[in-house]
Amino acid sequence: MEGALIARDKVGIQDFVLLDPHTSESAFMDNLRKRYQEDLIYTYIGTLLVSVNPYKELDIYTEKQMKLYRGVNFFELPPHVYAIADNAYRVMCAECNNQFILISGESGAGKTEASKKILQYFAVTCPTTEQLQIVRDRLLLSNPVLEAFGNAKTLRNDNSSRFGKYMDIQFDFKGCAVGGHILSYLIEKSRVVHQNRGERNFHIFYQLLEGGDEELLKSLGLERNPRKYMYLIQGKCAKVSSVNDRNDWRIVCKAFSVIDFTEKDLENLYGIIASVLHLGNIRFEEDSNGHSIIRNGTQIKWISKLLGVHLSLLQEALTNRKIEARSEEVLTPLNTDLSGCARDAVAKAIYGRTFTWLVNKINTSLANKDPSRKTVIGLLDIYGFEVLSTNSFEQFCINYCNEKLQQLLIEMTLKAEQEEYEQEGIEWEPVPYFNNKIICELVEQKHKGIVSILDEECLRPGEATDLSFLEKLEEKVGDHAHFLTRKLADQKTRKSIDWVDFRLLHYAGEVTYCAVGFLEKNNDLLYRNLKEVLCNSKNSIIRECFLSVELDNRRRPETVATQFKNSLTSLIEILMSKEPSYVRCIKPNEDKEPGKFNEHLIKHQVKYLGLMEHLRVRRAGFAYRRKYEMFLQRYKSLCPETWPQWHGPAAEGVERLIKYIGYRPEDYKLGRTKIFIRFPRTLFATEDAFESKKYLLVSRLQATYKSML
Ligand code: AD9
Ligand code: MG
Repeated sequence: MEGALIARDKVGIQDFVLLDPHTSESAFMDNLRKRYQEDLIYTYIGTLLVSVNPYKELDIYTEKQMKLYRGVNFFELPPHVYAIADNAYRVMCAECNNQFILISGESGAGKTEASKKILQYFAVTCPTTEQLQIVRDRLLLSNPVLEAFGNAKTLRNDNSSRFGKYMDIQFDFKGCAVGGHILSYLIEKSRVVHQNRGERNFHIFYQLLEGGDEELLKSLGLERNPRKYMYLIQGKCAKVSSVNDRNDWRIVCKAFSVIDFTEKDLENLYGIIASVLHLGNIRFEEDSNGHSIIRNGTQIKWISKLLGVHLSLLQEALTNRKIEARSEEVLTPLNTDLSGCARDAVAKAIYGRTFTWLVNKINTSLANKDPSRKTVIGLLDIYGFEVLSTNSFEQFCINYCNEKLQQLLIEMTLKAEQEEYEQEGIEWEPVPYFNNKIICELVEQKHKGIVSILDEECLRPGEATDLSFLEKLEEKVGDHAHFLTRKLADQKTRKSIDWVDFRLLHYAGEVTYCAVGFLEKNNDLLYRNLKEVLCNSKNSIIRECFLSVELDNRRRPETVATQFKNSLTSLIEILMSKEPSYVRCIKPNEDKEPGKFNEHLIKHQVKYLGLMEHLRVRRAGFAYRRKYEMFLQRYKSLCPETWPQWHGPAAEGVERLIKYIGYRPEDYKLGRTKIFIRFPRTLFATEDAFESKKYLLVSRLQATYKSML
């Protein structure tokens, strides 16, 4: 508590709340720019952290820095992602409740880096025991494995997350990390078989080819040169200067050993990665009847060996489709195009399911064996909002997911906060904001939303096409303010838009989606005979991924979009039950360059992230609120009237307590059930007094409040 309550940086103001009360957007931008140019990438809006990607290594993530932030109140040090982590940790320990940290922002804004820094912070600063070291190592090393299999170079980001990740870190009552659990969301499987120009497949393929030793590659039938593989050459950029595949391979191998992968697991896993590459090189040609046959037997032999599947059955399954007519099974030959689709479907299916297997495997190794009471801090790092030159089903899902997170943020901050003031009888001038609920509903509403319309079309095999889906959209959601197609655009605005496209006006901007492939990707079907082959695999990972019960199950599986929608709904439920902290990441330029502050780009993000509205609510509102009972329970020792026991109503006890320690009237408001504290520093001063052995400091605390007058 000694010295300044609020640390000041050299430049700019470290909390936007402290800017001039009538802050304009341009003053906001000035502050952000000034700080960015001095490498001060973090700024608060109250307790929310705004982070601007520096695109260079900064000297602010050392162990020394971590220790500096340990146990120190928010505003006493310059803003940092460590302060957010530490605050969540301390509240969790003090109040025994669950926390989560939501990190959001568009692709390349720095979410994954922020989430890794938070995890490292916990690993370094939380108490641990010799026994628990392994948990700590596993938590840290789960990242490189998941990134190897789930991240890829895109045009937006050299290490773009192509899956969503929610990780719970579990703590025991002493505050030691005792376990963890990961939920993963919709990995972008289509990347396995196709990449846009300038993009790559998932890192693991290049890591294996670059880093694997000669013997390993030989045993997998692989050549070191990635350009030999069809699944790796479409983006025309096998090498990326910012990515060191060989080094990353070493880290991944180390991680495998710490996370308890057996020799056999690894042999199976490498066999799967190699099989995907071999699959990509299979070519088909037509026989005299126009039926597809495999051109060269080399690859399929390797696949049969590595996956432990029957060679001729695999061959048959890639060139024929098995149809069940009454009690008979009939084989229908495929043409070369359909064979190519079947091959790609197998590659996507085995990669996607292996990814899920990996997550489960990591979860087993992170599982907390001690059933005693525990609390968690959840970390959410999901693929950011993205707009590409061609946007497909994957971007539709990713951007829908970002809408949901934005909605959660609105619900939990702008909306909930303002409603709470009303409920608690606190005088309040409402702050208007854009609520994106309307866009979420456009996508997810039962029967009427885009996902339902897509699912309905998927139920009409043979009849429905991507274009009929588009027509249905026009018919059912054509008059929605956030939806547009060419036909509607011609009628309304004449904005240029292609026949196969539809356009959504997202909270973060307009995105044009190409409807081609929506039906197929949403169905995500694998021919039955291919499934049969995989169910009988001798590769135990594949066998675990393709269970034969799936063959017996005659019910139609849920579509991809519906599964995703449901998993997001349960994610939101998980998050709503926890206390939130927020990190909002901003991408400063499109060129991945340090020091470049693209005014236009950043202003757009400030706008759609709702930062100005957040600032207005924060400034006019209260940083902290606590139920009277909790507040009194924690701080009663600071006042002789409430210590050791207060027998009257909690609200009255709190009133006596804060009068005694000298809160000024403008620092707080008393609601129906809670005390509202305007500035965090008031609460921090109280907390410090409590921590530093109560009575002794009370007189100093009173003096501090006086000096603030
Ligand atoms: V995506 O939605 O997964 O495509 P993210 O996760 O938001 O995206 P990421 O964290 O991967 O972006 O950051 C992109 C790149 O910016 C990183 O690979 C780093 O090179 C760079 N970056 C981001 N944050 C920092 C940082 N705090 N310090 C240094 C950073 N570099
Ligand atoms: Mg990421």
